Amino acid sequence: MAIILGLLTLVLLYIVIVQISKASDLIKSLRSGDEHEESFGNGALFTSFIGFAVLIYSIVTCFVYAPTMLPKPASEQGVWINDLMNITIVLTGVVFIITQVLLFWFVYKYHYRKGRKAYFFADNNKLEVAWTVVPAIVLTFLIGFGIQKWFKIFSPAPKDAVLIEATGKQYAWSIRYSGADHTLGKRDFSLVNPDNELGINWNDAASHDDFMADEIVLPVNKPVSINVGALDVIHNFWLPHFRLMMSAVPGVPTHLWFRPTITTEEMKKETNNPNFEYVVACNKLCGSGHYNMKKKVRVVSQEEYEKWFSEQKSYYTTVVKPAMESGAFKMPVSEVAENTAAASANGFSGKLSTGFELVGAVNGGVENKLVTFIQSDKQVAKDIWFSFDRLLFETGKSTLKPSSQEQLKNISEIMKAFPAVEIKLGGYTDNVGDQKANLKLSDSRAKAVMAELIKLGVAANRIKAEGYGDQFPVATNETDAGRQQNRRIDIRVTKK
Ligand SMILES: [Cu+2]
Repeated sequence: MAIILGLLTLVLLYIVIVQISKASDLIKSLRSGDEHEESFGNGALFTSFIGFAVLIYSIVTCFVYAPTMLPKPASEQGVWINDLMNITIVLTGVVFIITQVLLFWFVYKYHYRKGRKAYFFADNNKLEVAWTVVPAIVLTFLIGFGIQKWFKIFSPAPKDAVLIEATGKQYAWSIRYSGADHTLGKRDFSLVNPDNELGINWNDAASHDDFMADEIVLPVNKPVSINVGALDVIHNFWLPHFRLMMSAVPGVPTHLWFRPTITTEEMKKETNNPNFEYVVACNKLCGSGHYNMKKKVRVVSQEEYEKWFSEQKSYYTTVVKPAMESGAFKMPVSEVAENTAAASANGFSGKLSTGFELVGAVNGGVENKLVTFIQSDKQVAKDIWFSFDRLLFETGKSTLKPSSQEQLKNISEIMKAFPAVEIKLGGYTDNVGDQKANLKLSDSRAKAVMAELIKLGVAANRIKAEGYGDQFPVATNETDAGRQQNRRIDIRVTKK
């Protein structure tokens, strides 16, 4: 059939080319003033022939390629959407066929004949009203029908819906099921790290029975509620067989729910294809690996679903908890949002061996760097310095602002937890102003920090302090941000 259609295309193309050359001949003869009534008749006949041929060709291809289209919709919502599409296509299709037939028939019927004069009318109000009102009524009907379904589709999901979370990233979907408690564990973007890509708050008990699934398994005739999201770029959660899709936008949670009505097994029979599988795919060109974002969806009977569900292992008990116990993965000590205790993976819990919990220390902060260095087998070296990140001095003075106390207390506690450690503090300024004054200021600031640490209980013989003025900048002095980085107190371990 495809070959016949291909040949038909070539024939039509040939006719079009012939017609165009004929038309240009006609124009030439018109210009020369000759009157060839017969050639007008032939031209009109050919034009309408092409019009009808294209129309028939379009209709035939619709039927020929129909089997390559999607099988019947496999969800309740899909049936509505399919019906809407069909009604729209039938209505517009009928209008299309009628206008197409008239257009090309009239080309022939009213072609130029000698002595026949065209009828002229400026306007016709009745006609104007008719072709405004009739399409308006039809469109209102179509839109009304569509809106009614739209509200149904975007209504809240039924309470007993299977709750799933689908998160897109380049280039895969993470599928999380809510587990037996029917609640998905909370997520927080501040918890995202390589060990916890979704930023799940494992301190939230609701997360403990959540499980990650390789394929989406759904019970037939039960509502399914899907929370959609993305980690990097815009993706699209597309279920072609269910006629549904939902954008997956980073930072904007979206949602859809539906009720699958045909199991995979039934669809295999329906399509006569023993290998048939439902899929979820990404419907946004999200990058070079876009084609990879495909996952199997399996619709099964309620019993099969329950069996599968009972076999799934909680991600928390099988992966997270053992990792926490072995120390490979750590969660914040208290509630994340409060940000009281130090949060981090990489083994930095913020809790010292003395039982002291570092306050406000973050992963990558000076406390984290210092503890990591002390615990590592790295040798002390003259060039390994860590910058305080929460010390503030009054402008131009060596007086510490009260907000610096939190970090100073943390450092003093670290010194107590590691009694063998000795440190040196270095004071630095930017290159603005007098060099001598800068040197003096940096020196008095380093000594102020030392005095503070001694006050907090660290033995004086374990700390040294020295000012270096504008030497050893860590950033450019050309910008405000750079100068700000250069005005700092650094800490170096001299013995451990
Ligand atoms: Cu994608």
